[in-house]
Amino acid sequence: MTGRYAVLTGGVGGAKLVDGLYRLLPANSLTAIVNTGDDFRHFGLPISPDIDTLLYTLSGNSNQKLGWGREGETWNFMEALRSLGGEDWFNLGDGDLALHVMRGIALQAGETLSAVTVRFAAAWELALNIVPMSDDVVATWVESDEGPLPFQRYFVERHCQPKVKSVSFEGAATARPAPGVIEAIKSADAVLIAPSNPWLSVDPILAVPGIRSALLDCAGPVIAVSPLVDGKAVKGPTAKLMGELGLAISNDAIWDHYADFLDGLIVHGDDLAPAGIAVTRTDTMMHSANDRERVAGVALNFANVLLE
Ligand code: FO1
Repeated sequence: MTGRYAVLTGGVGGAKLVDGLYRLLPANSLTAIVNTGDDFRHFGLPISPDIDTLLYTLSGNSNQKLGWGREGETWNFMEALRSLGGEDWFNLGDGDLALHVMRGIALQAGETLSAVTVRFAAAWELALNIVPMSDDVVATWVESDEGPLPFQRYFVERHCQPKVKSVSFEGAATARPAPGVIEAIKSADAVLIAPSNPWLSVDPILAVPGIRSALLDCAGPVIAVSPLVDGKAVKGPTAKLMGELGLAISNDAIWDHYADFLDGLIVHGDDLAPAGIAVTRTDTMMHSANDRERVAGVALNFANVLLE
């Protein structure tokens, strides 16, 4: 497989597809454009969960059990914090802290989030471009039956229990795409939308001015991997959220969500798919490295078919 590819991603499901693509493609031919709407400051430190999940996953350091953070993590910081009566709803492992501290120092010194991400990826010898959607601060907010909640309060502290009425992205209207984002989309032989939550993980990326229009203009096909499996979400709140937003929990709704720029949809197994569109089927569950490569391979082959 040769060429240049871009993938829009957020969360664990997204990182698994990026890992599969990274394993299959030649070095430096993949750009991962990452959601930063989940980013926030905690104890004064800048946390970028989706960037870090990707860094840990691709470098083989991800905590498989938790689905976030590092493997072999220790929690001395959290224990010390608890002993002092500190807030402990969001867990920062001792090793994970190193990233946040270093990122904090870099941002404080005037470095951009994209520049510090390049340095982290290089330190772990990752041969792909990991690019935040924007270097400007964009924050996802959930309007819920408990009032407005910043994303991590909704997701981690409240375990996605509040009912969501709408989702918004503070700062998105004036945010600029990070350097390389638009170029990566426009020059790609194909752009993939990972099986990330369309409303919480992909929409923040699409809310950055210029990114949606780049997807509409790009020469290659745009292909999404549906996050639904047997009409449910693999992990996380996608299905619950779709219901709360008044949507059918179906691949028709996933297609409709991306319809203006999407050329093809990959759905799981025999799951129902909208009629009259380009669909490919595979087992989209990515338990193992082989699964990740298989799903990535199906996506790349599908892109080739759509290019013909
Ligand atoms: N998710 C949790 O469910 N609980 C946590 O305590 C937690 C801590 C955490 C620390 C660093 C990091 O990069 C991610 C962390 N996550 C945690 C995951 C993260 O908040 C979400 O999975 C993503 O934002 C959704 O994609």
